[in-house]
Amino acid sequence: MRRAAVSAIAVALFAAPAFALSVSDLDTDGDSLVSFTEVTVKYPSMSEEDFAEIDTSDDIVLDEAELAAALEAGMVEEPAD
Ligand SMILES: [Ca+2]
Ligand SMILES: [Ca+2]
Repeated sequence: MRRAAVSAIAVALFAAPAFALSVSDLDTDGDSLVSFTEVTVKYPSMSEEDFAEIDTSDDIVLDEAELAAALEAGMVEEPAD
């Protein structure tokens, strides 16, 4: 039963398998948010304007929802590695 419950949670967490980019892929300082500097580690071509467009909450960092929306909108690609 316990294993089934964990599996159900895993399915819920990864319900959008087409978009495999999460904050933890980009977050290098462990604050669970992605700054412009952190984004440019994997996306060196991203401009501050692009970042601002993705950052819909205007808090100068990207959260999981903003990253997912950006991927869905095709504004960022999944990391090549
Ligand atoms: Ca961070
Ligand atoms: Ca934000």
